[in-house]
Amino acid sequence: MSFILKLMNTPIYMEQTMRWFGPSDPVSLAHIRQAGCTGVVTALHHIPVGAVWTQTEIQQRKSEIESTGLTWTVIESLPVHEDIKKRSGNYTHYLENYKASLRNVAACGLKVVTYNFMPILDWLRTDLAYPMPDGSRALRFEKAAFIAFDLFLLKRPGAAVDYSGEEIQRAEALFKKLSEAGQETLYRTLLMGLPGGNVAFTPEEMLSLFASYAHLTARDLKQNLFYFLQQVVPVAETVGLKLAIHPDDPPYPVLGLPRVVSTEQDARDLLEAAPSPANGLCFCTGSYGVRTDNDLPGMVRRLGKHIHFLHLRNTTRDAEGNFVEADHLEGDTDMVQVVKEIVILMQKTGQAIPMRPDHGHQMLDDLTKKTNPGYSAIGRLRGLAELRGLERGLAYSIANR
Ligand code: CS2
Ligand code: MN
Repeated sequence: MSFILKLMNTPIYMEQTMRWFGPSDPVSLAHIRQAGCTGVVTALHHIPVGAVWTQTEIQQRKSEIESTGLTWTVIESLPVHEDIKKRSGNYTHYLENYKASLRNVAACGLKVVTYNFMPILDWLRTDLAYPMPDGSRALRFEKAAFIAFDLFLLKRPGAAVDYSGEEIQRAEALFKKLSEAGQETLYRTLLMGLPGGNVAFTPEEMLSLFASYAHLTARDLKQNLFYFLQQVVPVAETVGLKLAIHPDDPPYPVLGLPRVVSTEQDARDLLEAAPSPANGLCFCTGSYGVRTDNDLPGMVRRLGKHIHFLHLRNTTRDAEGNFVEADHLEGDTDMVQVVKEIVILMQKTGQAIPMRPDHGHQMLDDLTKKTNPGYSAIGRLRGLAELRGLERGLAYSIANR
């Protein structure tokens, strides 16, 4: 076999990472390395949203990670200040700070910056320890519980028009059965998606935050995202960084707040708004996969060259709008087809895309430990190992066909 042919047959594998929440994470860097990862994905969680990440702080965290034999090339997340999302208040100041952070991050040798553009709340779940048939515990979104939160705990004015009569009845029935402790748990669970998992907000405080978005339509939010991209993408391109926007989770408007990164069309729109190799996606199969109208393998085929980071995770959804986080190779997303498209893509581009198993079940010894919801070690290790095996098998068969 010629040298060239041999080269062509050398598979390129995804760069395997796990998320690490920093020194306070109950999962250590050493354990992440033992899971087979070459790197971690992390952020400077102690820096307030909107403040500049200095080179000193970035370098310090990077050295700490590298001293354990791991790399840090992907940031998740460099959060976008609410003023930028609303394009009001001090947004020009926060935009300049964002650009400064990007320059600093690049100067320290990092490559990919993940962010999202969801107003106020990030991911939303109603249950952080839903018992699975095998005794492990999963994150779950139950529509009726979510509506009960909106109508009876948050008491958002005008919320009822967002739901059907049948949905409201189901929410009422569920709420009636909840003890006071159950109500408290539901409230705190829904607020976990606030940046930093800040669950101390009262319903009144939440409603006043929401009110600041009252005038903003989905169209406005999209325009603000495009403006943000037109400002920061040229900077990222100049310093050699790749931006990766995380989709909405769940992928539709919630609690009266618009969401604009939920579908393939949304992804196309934001890529077209600032065309550049620096403008790209964090392809989160768990988030996009909750919608039946998102064709995930097709999205990899069509948008592949814009995918800068992969979150691989699966969900099982039902007709009522509930979903539970499934094992990585189970659930409604055909993970075999998704990974196959990724393997083909990487062979074509010659570029390894960083990935992480996005969440895992709490299982085995982790069931008795205090863990970050979705981020216990063993469940993610299971997901990663299954995905790694799947990728190896697919890459081998594709290279040798
Ligand atoms: C993550 C998101 O834990 C998760 O669900 O996928 O929180 C993600 O880190 C952010 O949306 C990215 O900005
Ligand atoms: Mn994700």
